[in-house]
Amino acid sequence: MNFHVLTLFPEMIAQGVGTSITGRAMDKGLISVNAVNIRDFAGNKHGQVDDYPYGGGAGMVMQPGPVYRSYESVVEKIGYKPRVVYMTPQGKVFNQKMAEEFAGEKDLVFLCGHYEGIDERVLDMIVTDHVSIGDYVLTGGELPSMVMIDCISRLVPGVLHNDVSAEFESFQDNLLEYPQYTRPAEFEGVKVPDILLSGDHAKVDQWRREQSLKRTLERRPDLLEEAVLDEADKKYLESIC
Ligand code: 6GU
Repeated sequence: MNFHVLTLFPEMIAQGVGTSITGRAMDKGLISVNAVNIRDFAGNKHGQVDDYPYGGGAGMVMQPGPVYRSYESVVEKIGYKPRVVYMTPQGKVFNQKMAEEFAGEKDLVFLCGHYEGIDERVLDMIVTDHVSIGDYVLTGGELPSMVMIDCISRLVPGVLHNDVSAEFESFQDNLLEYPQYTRPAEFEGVKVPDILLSGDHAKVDQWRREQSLKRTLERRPDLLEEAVLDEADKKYLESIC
């Protein structure tokens, strides 16, 4: 999968995704990240890409020309018009389901705004999706685009080396993950739950399922509305309510 990021801070993107699991996925050729510097398309020798807002008001607005030309450079490179995600707190809030949908694309373009925003005309021309990563305001779209790249990349086959695919992880069915333990079996006087040392896989599975249910009820009860629960799950939840 190929990610293209239209940004005024390409070095931020390269640094952010070039490390750890996404960095390894890039080395393996499973994903690519093409950070396109909008300033390279300024069209003037000063490299100016923003100007005062018509109608007045605080701050600066990114001009349409440089953004449009940076987008066209990507279209030319890949030979078709891809989905373009504009990172904005005014967008639909990103979640795992959206990540799965985006993971089906061959190329995905992220447009990162700065200052007071981007001239509306170019947004109308190229943007297919407006996406936010949550209800708070950031200084620009770079961190949000990296959040999305990280989340989508781990759904690309081969990126996670687990034998169990990311598809089957707990969040998928709207339950939080059960707690994990490793050696030592006793730490500062606190023991690992006995059941995990029992070797009884059915019992371990049942314990983990119950821990997931308990944790979701305590921390994210809103998720339970969408969770797929069988009779045993419901009985367990009733027993701890
Ligand atoms: Cl996508 N962009 C900015 N600038 N701020 C945000 C955001 C995006 N999502 C939440 N806050």
